[in-house]
Amino acid sequence: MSEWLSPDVIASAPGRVNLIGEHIDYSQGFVLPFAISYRTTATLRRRSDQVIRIRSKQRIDDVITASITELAPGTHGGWERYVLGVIWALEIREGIDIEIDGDVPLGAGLSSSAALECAVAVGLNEMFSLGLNKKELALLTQKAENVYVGVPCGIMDQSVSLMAEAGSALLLDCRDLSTTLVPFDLGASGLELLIIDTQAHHALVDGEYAKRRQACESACSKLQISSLRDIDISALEARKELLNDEEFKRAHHAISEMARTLQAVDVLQQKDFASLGALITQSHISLRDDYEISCAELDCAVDVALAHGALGARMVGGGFGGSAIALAAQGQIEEIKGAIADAFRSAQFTEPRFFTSLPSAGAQLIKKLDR
Ligand code: GAF
Repeated sequence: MSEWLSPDVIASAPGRVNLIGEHIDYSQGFVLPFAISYRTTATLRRRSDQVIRIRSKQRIDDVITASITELAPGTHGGWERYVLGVIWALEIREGIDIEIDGDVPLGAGLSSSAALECAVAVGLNEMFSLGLNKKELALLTQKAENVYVGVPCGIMDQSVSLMAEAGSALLLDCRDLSTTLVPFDLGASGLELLIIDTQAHHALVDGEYAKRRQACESACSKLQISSLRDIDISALEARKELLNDEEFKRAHHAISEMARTLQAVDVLQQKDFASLGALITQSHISLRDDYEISCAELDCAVDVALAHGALGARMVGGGFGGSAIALAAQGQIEEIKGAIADAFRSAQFTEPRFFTSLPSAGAQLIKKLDR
């Protein structure tokens, strides 16, 4: 096993928090995520045969072995499918040893899977001199997750993990993957973004996510538009009778969230954090009432944060658990954490975990050795 210690390439990629623009990446909307400081590292080494060996630094004796010739979508397995899916999507034909390390909280809705996919993709791109740019890598890692793993995610998580830059949120236009960096320096204004992991189950793979996508697609087909990006709220209201109640509510969330995201960019550029907070809270209400993907733990975290002085709070990510965020004055954060922990205890919810992060750098090549 000592050969694991002489890598060809080391690459890392971060998890993400989405400031606003939730569940609209697959409707060709605008999203405003940033990379968090928690990262996944992939250490890669070429082999001279067709064997793939994968292990994580946390369980070093648990080596998963596969053959490069047998990679196929839909294969059962655990977390290694995210690695194998990227090898498959990048059409690698040679054996590789891959060791994974990292500190992105698992199951918290902070995109540990995109961090894993993107770290491996950046490493493979370098090791095999594939010459793929970040946009191509985002599309290929999304393909790995959609087709190989079978999770129908949009393009946001992989894009931000690859394209983010420290100190900024990333405005991503999910129609063409063009990006604009929006400076996001909360500390200079005495603010902090608290991440509350509710530790409630994240049900992205359980079908509810796919149902939301399908409702948006059927709304588009009845409205005869190619995506919900092509219509505004007043046009939706005017054509309400074409949709069933579910389609109308889902479309209402998506269209209003696209508008909120662009407003958030404006107020952020003006450092108007009170308005940013209000938009963040409106996003939560829309996700809770129109998109119906919140849950008791997320609503509790949001309500308690707002009751204890947060400027805004909302659930983030796929929904049905995972994390919420609260934008608050630095001096208010400890009180908010304590109040949420108390409320969770009273409601007999699992104890929440708290994180915070500055906007951090996207995927990076850490080391490439020439042999
Ligand atoms: C998950 C998906 F992977 C993203 O593509 C996005 O749709 C998000 O849920 C909701 O905004 O993280």
